[in-house]
Amino acid sequence: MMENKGKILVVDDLEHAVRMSETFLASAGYDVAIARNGQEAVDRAREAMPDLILMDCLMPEMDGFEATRALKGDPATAGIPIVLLTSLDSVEDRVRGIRAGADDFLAKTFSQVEILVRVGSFIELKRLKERTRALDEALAAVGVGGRAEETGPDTVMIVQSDMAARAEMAAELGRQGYTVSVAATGSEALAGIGSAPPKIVLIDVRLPDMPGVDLVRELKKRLAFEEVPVVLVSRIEELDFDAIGMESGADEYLLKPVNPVEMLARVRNLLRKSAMQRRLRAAMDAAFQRATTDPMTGLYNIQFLRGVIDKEIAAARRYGQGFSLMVLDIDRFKSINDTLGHLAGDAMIRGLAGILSRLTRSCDYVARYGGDEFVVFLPVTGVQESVIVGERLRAAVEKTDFAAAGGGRRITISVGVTGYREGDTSADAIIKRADEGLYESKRGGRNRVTKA
Ligand code: GH3
Ligand code: MG
Repeated sequence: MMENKGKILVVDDLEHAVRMSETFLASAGYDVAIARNGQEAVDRAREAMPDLILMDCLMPEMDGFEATRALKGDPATAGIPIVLLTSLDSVEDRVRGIRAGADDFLAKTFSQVEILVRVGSFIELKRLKERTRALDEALAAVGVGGRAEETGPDTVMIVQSDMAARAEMAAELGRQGYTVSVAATGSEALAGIGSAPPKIVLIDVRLPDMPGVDLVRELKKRLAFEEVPVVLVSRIEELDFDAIGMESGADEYLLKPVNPVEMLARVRNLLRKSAMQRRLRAAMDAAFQRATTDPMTGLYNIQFLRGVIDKEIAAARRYGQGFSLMVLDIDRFKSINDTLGHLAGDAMIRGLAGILSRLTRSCDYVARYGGDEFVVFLPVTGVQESVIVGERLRAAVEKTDFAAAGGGRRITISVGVTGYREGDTSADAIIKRADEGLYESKRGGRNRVTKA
């Protein structure tokens, strides 16, 4: 069975049009519901809660505009995107549609590929919203709050060689409050982008120096453009649908001559989608951070490090490449807490975390084991070398005046070091061996490094 991609309500009074859309959308994996007029659309939408409504604007009784107004005026259905089917050249229909609250348009002569692009965009936006909300909720439940608000202006770049068309598009977008930059050629666009990419790019397929699709591909290769939507502007007969929706392709298209209402709808929807993508990414980063770090020091947590070590054990067994590990613990830390207080103690723990991070290599892993105890994992490092690293850490700590903890009070650490040995099968076994070295250091008078 085909995966259900989402539910679409098709609204049209013409039987053959309904049948065609139904067959086509169903074969593309969508669940299709049908309504024959505006009133039926409102009723069906309330009961079926589709992910998208595809509605003809011309219908007897309640037409598409009226139905759009009714749906957008009802809080229960206001969130469902509505794409209106309009005649190809009717600017008036689109203006009325936008006023009624429609989200986007399809010219009635649409091809199946066009419909897939437009429908796919909205369904993807809905999925993004759901995933973002789920992640936000999960994070809020564990106390990682606050969505990152969008910053900076909505900047649009227009790449168009026809000066009149370019000026018209720029003026329209400018009136809506967008910050607009323009380029007449592909190379001008690439040069003008610099380090700060715009939030969306509109590219004419016909550029004097390169095909528009080549510019799309060039932009999509750049990391900074990963989440920047690109719209191909083209005459219907020149539209290359193969250039849309692919990994290196454009995100949407806009037909020429450009209808300003349609352009604004497309720009607004794509900006919403990319903002949602950025939010989802931020939420995922926060989730990863939360799962892997110790909140007090910002070091890795021990659960994460165990996972890393277990993988390294597997690699060591297969490739024979060793590693080593040290466990270290602050000496007589209870007395620090007792004399300076817990807050000063916390500041020392954070200060020590900083020293450990600074004095190890970027490929080493420093984790807080808990309390005043830390683990440093050194990939591809023999135990002799790690003893030297441990000694360096010990000496650095001894010399440090922890200003953040009030100053004047020094601490020392005891260290246990061990290396991977054949037969080691778990992170815990290796940590335990290093712990024995640590215990020896404590017993031997503290402030020292012992190999185990
Ligand atoms: P030893 O030299 O044997 O390690 O002596 P110690 O006093 O450091 O003893 P131990 O390591 O067993 O105890 C660690 C102490 O660290 C216990 C607790 O009071 C303190 N501690 C643990 N976690 C924290 C923390 O997050 N903040 C502060 N301020 N103190 C902590
Ligand atoms: Mg201690």
